[in-house]
Amino acid sequence: MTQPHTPLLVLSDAERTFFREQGYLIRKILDDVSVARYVAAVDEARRESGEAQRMSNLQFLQPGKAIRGIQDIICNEDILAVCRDLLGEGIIVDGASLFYADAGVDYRQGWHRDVLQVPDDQVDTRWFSEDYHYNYVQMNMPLTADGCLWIVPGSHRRQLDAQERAIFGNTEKMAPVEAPELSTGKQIVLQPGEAVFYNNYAVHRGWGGVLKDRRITIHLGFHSAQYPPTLHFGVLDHTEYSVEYLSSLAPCVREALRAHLVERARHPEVNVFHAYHQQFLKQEFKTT
Ligand SMILES: O=C(O)CCC(=O)C(=O)O
Repeated sequence: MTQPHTPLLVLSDAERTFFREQGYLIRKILDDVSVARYVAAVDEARRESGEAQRMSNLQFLQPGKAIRGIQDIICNEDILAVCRDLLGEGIIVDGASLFYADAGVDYRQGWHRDVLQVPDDQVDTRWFSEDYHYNYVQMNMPLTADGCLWIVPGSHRRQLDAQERAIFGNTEKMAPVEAPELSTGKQIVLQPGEAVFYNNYAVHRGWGGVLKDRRITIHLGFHSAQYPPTLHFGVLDHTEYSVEYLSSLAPCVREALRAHLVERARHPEVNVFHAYHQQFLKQEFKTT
């Protein structure tokens, strides 16, 4: 008989408070051996790809783009335990991309909140307040040292301040890439195997300038089935998960995608945002 799941807290109260207030949290997840295994899988998958001039965002759970050797990262128990502590029970994987660029690629995004997939007239500024129940967590876990993610700590639970408003103009979504610097922006520098869990309604950006080293970073998103979705949920293209594709996957990956399908069926209202999100990804990244 299956044992009922007993939730075990892996984060201290102080860590959960830090995440709630600052909007991010850094934890070591993978040891060196696991990092090396995933780097080898990426190298194997990219052998034929050649050099790209842009940061790639490879959606590695989709059939046409699958990178089989890294897919089981979505079953990593330490990642799932952190997500449970931050969001609640019933953790459902959503976004799953590999950020990849060789040294020399110039990578700069404007400061933004991840509401780019929501039409302007549906963005509710109450989402950016202490009272909003945020039900999504994004995670970047580099396999090479990575300083590309910048965040404005605490900005997820307040409206844009004067400095931010000056560069965002009349939108809540994104400032122009050439806008002046934000003095409150904090660079998140991670070593291989460390992960940052962050609230993607916080003002943040990807910004490496001309990369000195290659970037290989696993980027995941998670939602809890215990609560209604934040409108970022719906990044994975669930329509591509045929029975044939699912049966070709490792059992833990298959189960995670089945759970995703069940949750998407409960929340068809998020499907419209999937298409907008894909448009954003194509604008900001190379997606093949
Ligand atoms: O490159 C990064 O780490 C940040 C990416 C990002 O801001 C986003 O996907 O919304």
